[in-house]
Amino acid sequence: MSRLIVISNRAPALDPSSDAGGLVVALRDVLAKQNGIWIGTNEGEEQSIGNREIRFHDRPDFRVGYLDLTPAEVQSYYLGYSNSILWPAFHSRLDLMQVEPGYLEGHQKVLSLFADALMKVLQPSDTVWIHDYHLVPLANLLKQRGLQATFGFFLHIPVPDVQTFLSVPGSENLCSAFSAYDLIGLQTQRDTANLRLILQNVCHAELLPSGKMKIADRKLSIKSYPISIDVEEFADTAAKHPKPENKDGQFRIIGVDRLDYSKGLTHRLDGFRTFLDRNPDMYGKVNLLQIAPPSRTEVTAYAEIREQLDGLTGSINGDFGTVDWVPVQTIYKSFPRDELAGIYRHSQVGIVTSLFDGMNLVAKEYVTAQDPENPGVLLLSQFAGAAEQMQEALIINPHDPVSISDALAKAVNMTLQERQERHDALFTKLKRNDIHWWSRTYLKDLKKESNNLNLHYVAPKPTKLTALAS
Ligand code: GDG
Repeated sequence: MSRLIVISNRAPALDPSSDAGGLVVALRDVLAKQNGIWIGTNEGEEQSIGNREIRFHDRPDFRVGYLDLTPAEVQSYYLGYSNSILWPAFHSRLDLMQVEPGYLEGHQKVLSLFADALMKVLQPSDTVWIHDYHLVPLANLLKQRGLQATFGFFLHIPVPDVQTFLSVPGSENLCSAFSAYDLIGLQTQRDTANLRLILQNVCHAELLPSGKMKIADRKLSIKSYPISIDVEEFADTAAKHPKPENKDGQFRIIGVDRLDYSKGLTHRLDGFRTFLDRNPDMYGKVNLLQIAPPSRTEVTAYAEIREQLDGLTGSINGDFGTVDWVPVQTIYKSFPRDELAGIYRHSQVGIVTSLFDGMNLVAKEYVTAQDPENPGVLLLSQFAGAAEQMQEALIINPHDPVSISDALAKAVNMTLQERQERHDALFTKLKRNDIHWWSRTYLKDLKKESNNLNLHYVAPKPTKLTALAS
């Protein structure tokens, strides 16, 4: 049987009891069945980094491998090219893109190092599933080194439009690198359409009537596979936290997001302020609890977002708060996953205001955690990938504080029957397309692609673009 090799920027920890939801829960059973290995990078100590071979360890379910990187390599590959260039550009935030000389070369150097180390481990019969924006060029680098395996890719973040994509240093190579995969999985139809346009305009690919892309002499499939959570497990965890009576019409609005500018946290607070301005009857009765664990704090744009949030939280509390009412609580800490499930369940409204987001799992977690007898209401940004599947939420435009305010007013006044109907429709879909459906469906399709052999292919060198193809 072909081995399944998963490669992502970070590999899971050695101790399975620290698997907190997410990808690892989706993939550990499949990896266990397919003699699988999960390989990722790891920041090591400069002095103790040795011969650049992948260090392997056995978990009870699958093997993990770590490639140690020096702090300088992490700086250019991870904080630099990946998170100061690709992340903002793919989230359509060119204003936050920080291009430093050395980032692109540093990224290329780390990926070449990674490819060299992987060549000592991978076999032609392997199915290799590479994840996310940090690692797009990896399949092509492995093919250049002669590895003829099946290569799948899943992009967790959104795909921008062609012009924005072209602003990324190294964009033409990146486009070419996408074309080395057999199957590219994306979160949404929106992203599928955008990536097809990029391949057509930047790499001169042709869209075939079958929906496949033809590039040079090979075909590539691009399809959407909306990622999800382990719905059954999360619903059980949340149900262990009974919902208290909603005494005195108290409403808690919950937001849970990594502290990231793509999540629209400042827009959320602007919307909440407008809601308070327009609904004085809610004074003393409503509270916005924002959980925002910091991430990538070394990148300037991330430090700035915390300052902005502190300012807005302080001004709303200063303007509206009383001795016994604090309208907004912002907590920059990470909560244990089961506690989070309980907080969702105890909150009457869940709010997601992403300005651009691959999927947004918080939207799915909030709905899953609700008590079906007395469910809360989800406010969901139209720009989160989750909105493609979750139209029964209250869909909002995060750029318009009035849109947020109106939806909040609608949520706090919604009848039990309407809340139940919306929840029932959303939960039925979530149960059908959970995280196990996601990995099963993607891997089944990848297996089909592996039969259509695209082997021996190395992506062509990109030609310099003078203008976009029409
Ligand atoms: C990327 C894409 C895509 C947050 N605070 C705590 C905590 N979290 C957990 C949430 C949720 C996860 O982090 C965040 O997932 P998202 O999907 O919202 O966003 P990203 O981290 O940006 O993930 C995104 C995702 O990849 C998957 O493909 O959906 O679009 O950007 O699970 O619960 N978890 C715990 N404590 C916290 O305080 N335990």
